[in-house]
Amino acid sequence: MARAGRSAGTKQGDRWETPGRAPGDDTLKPLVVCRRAGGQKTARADGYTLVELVVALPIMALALALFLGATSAAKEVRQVQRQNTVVAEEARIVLERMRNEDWSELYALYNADPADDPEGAGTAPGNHFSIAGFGPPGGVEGEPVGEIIMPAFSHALLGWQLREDKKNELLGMPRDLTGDELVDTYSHAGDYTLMPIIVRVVWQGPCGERRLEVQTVMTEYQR
Ligand SMILES: [Ca+2]
Ligand SMILES: [Ca+2]
Repeated sequence: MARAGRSAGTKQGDRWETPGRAPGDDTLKPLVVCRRAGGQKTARADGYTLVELVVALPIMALALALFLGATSAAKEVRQVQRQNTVVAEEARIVLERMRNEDWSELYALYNADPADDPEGAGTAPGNHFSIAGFGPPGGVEGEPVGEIIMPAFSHALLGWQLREDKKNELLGMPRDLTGDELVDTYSHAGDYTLMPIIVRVVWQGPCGERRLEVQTVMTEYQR
């Protein structure tokens, strides 16, 4: 019995054939299901038109670029945040180490002059330090990125001096470093009671130079 809507054909196995086709004829062509009444194919039947592709491809490329850009930016933000955390912790450790030093040796241990190191020339930590996994801008990983800054002044004849009178706005200088309420022109490497300190870290971040500074003032009696 012929089914409704298919009265013009008969079922052969799992195929439908048109009337008049000889039984057993295997030359059956695939049915075209998306033809208009006039026999013309619709655009959707064979995919996208050229106009649709011209419009869609740039939009898809833009969406992909935005997605990749957002992913890359999020990765950089995470890396910057991680580096900031590491650097801040390293700066805190350096300051903590300085607080635990003998007060009378603090300046000699962390200044730029190796000649006055308490245990012999070149034995002190000095005024630079490295952080594992970090490098300076334009440098390589492992090179020093940290600097300890104190009111030190290099005199042409007298060498490094700890001076009250030299201007340094970041350190709040000039100022009295000995507690006598006087600012003089002598070196106070041996009798300071107050020490302004800046720990500065400058490193190569994922998207350029990064910088962190910690400022503090240590005193002989408040450490
Ligand atoms: Ca030194
Ligand atoms: Ca003084």
